[in-house]
Amino acid sequence: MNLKIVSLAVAGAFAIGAGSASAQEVVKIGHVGPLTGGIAHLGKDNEFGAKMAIEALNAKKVKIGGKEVKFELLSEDDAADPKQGTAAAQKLVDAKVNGVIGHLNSGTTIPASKIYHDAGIAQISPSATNPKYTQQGFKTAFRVVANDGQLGGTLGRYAVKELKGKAIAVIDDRTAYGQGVADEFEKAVKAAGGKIVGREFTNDKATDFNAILTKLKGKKPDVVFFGGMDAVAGPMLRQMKQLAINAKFMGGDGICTGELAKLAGDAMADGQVICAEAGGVTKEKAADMDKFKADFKAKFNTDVQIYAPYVYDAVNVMVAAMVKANSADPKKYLPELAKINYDGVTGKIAFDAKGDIKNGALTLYTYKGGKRDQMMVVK
Ligand code: ABU
Repeated sequence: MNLKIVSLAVAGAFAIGAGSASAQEVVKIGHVGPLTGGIAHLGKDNEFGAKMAIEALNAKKVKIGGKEVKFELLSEDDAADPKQGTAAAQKLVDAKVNGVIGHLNSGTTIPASKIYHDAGIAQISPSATNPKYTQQGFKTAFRVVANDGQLGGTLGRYAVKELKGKAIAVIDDRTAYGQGVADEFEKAVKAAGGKIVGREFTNDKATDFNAILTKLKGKKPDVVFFGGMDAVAGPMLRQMKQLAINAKFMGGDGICTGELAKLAGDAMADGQVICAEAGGVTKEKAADMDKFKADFKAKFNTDVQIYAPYVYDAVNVMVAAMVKANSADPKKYLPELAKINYDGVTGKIAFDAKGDIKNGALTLYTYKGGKRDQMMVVK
């Protein structure tokens, strides 16, 4: 372990313009997500996406600055906790990474982004959707997915116009993501002429929702929206069934995972859940995505949960900018990253002036027979 740290430190020094010729071969990519805790399955999904990209890049023998480089992944666990998120960010800065893919959660990505910004290190989040992340004026911050304005807005309109919801209840987990997407959903419901009959909150580690669900049951909701993650949504669906709340259940990308069906068990009826992934794979990209998913399964013996392909693309986008700049020094490749035009497995990736993906799409899903079932891609 010590040997590895020493060699990485030398490599990092060279990557920004010093060191020996042999050290030049290493480019360090940081990755951060929750690898422990209730949503560790999503953190692993992201980490596997990064590993797949790094292995493919190393197999291609990419050249930067006229030399073949070796990419190394430095993966950190933030447990979806803002404090652990900033500690992980500082650790990666101290290790002199050349760029960071992460974090997974908005609640960790936003505070960590100041640390990367102050260190001049490029950061691409593959999954954090709170708009604030790219509204801070940091030229180091990018995201390859749509944001909560798009997620909550689309789902709110869908609840009123397509589901014809008449009594809509909203719950959130008080995280930067959960509260933000729920606020956007509520705004869109009201703008579409819908009625919010109740708003409750829980937290991202809660397992007992009886008090808030009983309160909402009295309002006879036909749609319940949850702003939060699948680890909380699954038990919430179980308790809705126990309380005989027969409502559609909606949520953003945090619940829109392969794991949700398992977490909800037999409490989830076919077509009951409607959620949105903050990216949209169009027909012409379907074959590439199918291949990615098959390769992922063969390699890791597990299915993609949600954002692994976006992580894969984020790593490749960062490296494409390094190749264009002919340098792994963030100061040199950041201008190339800002104007990148990359054709990835998830679609075209280019960034607007804030660092958000241009023309971000969403994919609406429901669940049938315990599996995610794609309904439509919305631009
Ligand atoms: N976008 C859903 C999960 C990650 C987050 O934004 O917190």
